[in-house]
Amino acid sequence: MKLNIQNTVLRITAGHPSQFPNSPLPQIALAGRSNVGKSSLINTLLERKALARVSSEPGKTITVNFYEVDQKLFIVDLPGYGYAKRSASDKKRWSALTDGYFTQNKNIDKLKLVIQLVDCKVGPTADDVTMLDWLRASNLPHIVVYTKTDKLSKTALQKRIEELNQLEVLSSAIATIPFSATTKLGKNEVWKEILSHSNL
Ligand SMILES: Nc1nc2c(ncn2[C@@H]2O[C@H](COP(=O)(O)OP(=O)(O)OP(=O)(O)O)[C@@H](O)[C@H]2O)c(=O)[nH]1
Ligand SMILES: [Mg+2]
Repeated sequence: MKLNIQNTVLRITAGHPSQFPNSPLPQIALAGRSNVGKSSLINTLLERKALARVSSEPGKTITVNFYEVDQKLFIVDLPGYGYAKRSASDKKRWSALTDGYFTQNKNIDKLKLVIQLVDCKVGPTADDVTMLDWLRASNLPHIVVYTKTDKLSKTALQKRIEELNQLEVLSSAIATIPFSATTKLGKNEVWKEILSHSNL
């Protein structure tokens, strides 16, 4: 099925699990630490400059954003973790909301794929590993996207990807996809995974 990606709206900005949509549409969720490039990935996939707000101040907004694509699919932007300057009460809100998405979500069966973003230069942080271990233990289908690949030269990148792919916590994902919002590397591969897992 062909998706008209121009027909995308930010349908719901949920600050509380009670606001998650009660809808039959498949959901694809993006997880990753603050600043890893989740919003930039969404803008790249949907060919929009500023549909998802790219933060100059990371971790500011703590909401789960549901982008409805052509009335057929939700791309779900989860709030980033690991933002050091976040206050204790904001951390609590973050956990309640993100845990809520996975554990108190009546429509969890609509979640078809988690896209876990890992910065290709930084590599997996302790929080990334926790998340990936949890995804695996929960049997949630997930792929790993290595972000900001444009920051490395071609040869350095190739070496880095080989290194990352040696790590079991990453290579055990359904796929690992090098990506850049700047060069659009990996855009088509990410779409392919989204569409096949959503049965679209
Ligand atoms: N060079 C480069 N910079 C990128 C890329 N993707 C994102 N960035 C930059 O990284 C910063 C964070 O990007 P965001 O897309 O806002 O990251 P996020 O994961 O949505 O962050 P939070 O919403 O705070 O969780 C911004 O300054 C982006 O311009 C990329 O592919 N290449
Ligand atoms: Mg963001």
